[in-house]
Amino acid sequence: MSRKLKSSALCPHCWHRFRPDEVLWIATHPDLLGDRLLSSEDPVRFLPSRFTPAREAIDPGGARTRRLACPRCHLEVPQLVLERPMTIMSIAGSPSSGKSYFLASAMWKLREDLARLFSVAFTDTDPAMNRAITDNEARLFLSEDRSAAVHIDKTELEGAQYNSVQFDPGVATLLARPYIFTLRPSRDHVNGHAPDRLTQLITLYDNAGEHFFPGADTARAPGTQHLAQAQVLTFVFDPTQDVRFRQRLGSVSSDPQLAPGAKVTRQDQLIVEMARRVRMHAGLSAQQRVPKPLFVVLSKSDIWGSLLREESGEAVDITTPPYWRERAGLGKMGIRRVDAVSDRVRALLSDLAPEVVAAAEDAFERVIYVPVSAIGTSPVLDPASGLLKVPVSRIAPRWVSVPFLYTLARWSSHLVANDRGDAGESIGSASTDLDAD
Ligand SMILES: Nc1nc2c(ncn2[C@@H]2O[C@H](COP(=O)(O)OP(=O)(O)O)[C@@H](O)[C@H]2O)c(=O)[nH]1
Ligand SMILES: [Mg+2]
Ligand SMILES: [Zn+2]
Repeated sequence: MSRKLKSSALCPHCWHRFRPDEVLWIATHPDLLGDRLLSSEDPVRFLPSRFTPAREAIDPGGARTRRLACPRCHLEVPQLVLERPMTIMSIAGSPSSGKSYFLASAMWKLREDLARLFSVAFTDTDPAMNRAITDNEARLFLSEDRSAAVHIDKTELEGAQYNSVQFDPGVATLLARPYIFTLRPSRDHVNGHAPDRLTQLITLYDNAGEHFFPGADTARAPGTQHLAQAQVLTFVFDPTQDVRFRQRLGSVSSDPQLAPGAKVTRQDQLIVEMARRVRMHAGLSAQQRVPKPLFVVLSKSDIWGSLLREESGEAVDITTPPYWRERAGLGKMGIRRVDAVSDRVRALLSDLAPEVVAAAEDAFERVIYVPVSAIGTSPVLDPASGLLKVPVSRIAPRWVSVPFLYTLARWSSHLVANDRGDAGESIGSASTDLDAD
């Protein structure tokens, strides 16, 4: 069966838009090493003139290949990127706000809950590309030793999270690594008769927080340009880095991150900076609101969640998932409950850190506040290494998958239903790829 290609595709590495017939192929013949934009160990990229009947390309050494690369940056692009719509979600936040833990925990929960409750398979589009996240997932959730304590390494500013490309000879440009996931209805999904038509991709970027300090986005390290390409933005706000939250939390939690002397950050300035970059890269004026949704994800809710109150004064339930299996093959996302909780989080933030609400709502057309906890428990200081480690037996994520399921239920296809009864609106974005096919 021949597969339908999109009229154009977006490179998830450098955001160049290209036609599928422009795509380069990656040689496999062992003599063809040393690509001109990449390293001496990387196989040559080439435009093929010969194919096998099975649609493999034949490289200049006569070997067959299926691997594809972007015509501009030469980095590998999964075949599905040429075929299916792709939603980009960018994640920003200060250093140590909990981005890497959140991403690992969210991807793990999405694999579990999309399969179990929504009859949707959530898989790595290219397992090798996603290894940094899957390794972190394995640390948190697949540890055989239940008495172990684990931790996730700090995201390096330059290094494993970035690919280096020499657009000009001798000048290395660092591009943030994309993590690409495939969503596909399983056979028992209510729309499972058309799995190819409903298959779509989600691309995520995890950045070192330092990239979000004003001035850090230089031309040679365009670490955060994906912000402009993203349909959905996420800012991770860490209450334990805010002075006013810390004053309220001293008597509530004994988490080591609340110990005196910990670093505090002006997180509202990071939101302002994020909005400035989105506007700049997208060509919007400084007065224009960014026409995309922003999730303000408040991390580490295990520490501060008890500060959240309903108007009646009761505690807010931020533990039970706001989604469920309605019947066989149909899961539902409780948009209404998430919106109600968002209102309560907004009220707390307006009380303790009003400038964060002001910065977010001044810059973005629609802001949704989501309380999450990647691990559901406090890490413990390991005296031997000086690191904060998490006892694996106590790991219990809360609401980590919510921003992703909300996005799918609210703005995406017929994969994830919601409790408002609408089929999904389009995201008001200039660069949307959702309808590109
Ligand atoms: N109490 C608590 N601590 C967390 C949680 N998630 C992450 N942390 C801690 O926050 C610190 C920074 O997390 P990390 O994901 O590396 O931050 P990043 O720099 O934004 O990627 C780590 O020491 C974690 O132990 C959580 O859900 N609850
Ligand atoms: Mg990190
Ligand atoms: Zn590219």
